[in-house]
Amino acid sequence: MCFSRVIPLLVSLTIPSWGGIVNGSFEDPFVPVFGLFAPGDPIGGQVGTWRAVGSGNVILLNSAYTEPRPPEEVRFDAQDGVQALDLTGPGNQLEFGNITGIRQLVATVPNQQYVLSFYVGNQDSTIVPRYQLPSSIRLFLDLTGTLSGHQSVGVFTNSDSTLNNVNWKLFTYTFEAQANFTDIMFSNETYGGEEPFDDPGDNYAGLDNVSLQSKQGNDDPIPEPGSVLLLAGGLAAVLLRRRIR
Ligand SMILES: [Ca+2]
Ligand SMILES: [Ca+2]
Repeated sequence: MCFSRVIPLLVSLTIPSWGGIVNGSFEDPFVPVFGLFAPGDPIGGQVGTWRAVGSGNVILLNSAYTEPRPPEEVRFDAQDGVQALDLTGPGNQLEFGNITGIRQLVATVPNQQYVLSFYVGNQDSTIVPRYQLPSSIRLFLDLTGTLSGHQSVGVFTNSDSTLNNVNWKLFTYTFEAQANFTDIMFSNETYGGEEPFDDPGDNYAGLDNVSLQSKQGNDDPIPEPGSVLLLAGGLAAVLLRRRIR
């Protein structure tokens, strides 16, 4: 998104429904238009929820956020519910050398196979130039649960178009858990451009409706890694920077 003005976050008391991933649809906290999250910030109020990682802010967008260009407007409708994350942050933070991402530590059963599914959003505006390239998100997993074994497992790109709105594309990734916890991390890989006027890059990489299910179709018990999470936020930020650069 292009705006740099910050609107204070409103913290909702709504408890999101649980399905393996906490706050997988990014509906918590409720933001009337948008909210910024700095590295280390929790996204939502529940134990075990996402934390922002990296060196720049990510943005939570409500579908109420639009960029009017009368008589048209660019819309940012969520894939699920009314909110979705924009991993590029304000502008595209890669343009400024900032890695932006989120992570969550989830409870897993060793030797069990899991399917991680998520939607990557590509804004394809014809009226705002900085949305006209594909959107890419990198997925990291730490299967060891030690918070030191993050591996990039792939970059997921959505090049499909929905005119002046977000096109949402479903991706899945299957893995076998090795430990009682698996750390899941997403980061922005959307081209940010280098010379703002000649090489605009793209300012949006949507992420919504993240879920994790065992191959047996069961959700695992709710994770309670409260004390581990505090440590993990900082470590993950460092790891993310190392792996990408
Ligand atoms: Ca959502
Ligand atoms: Ca785009």
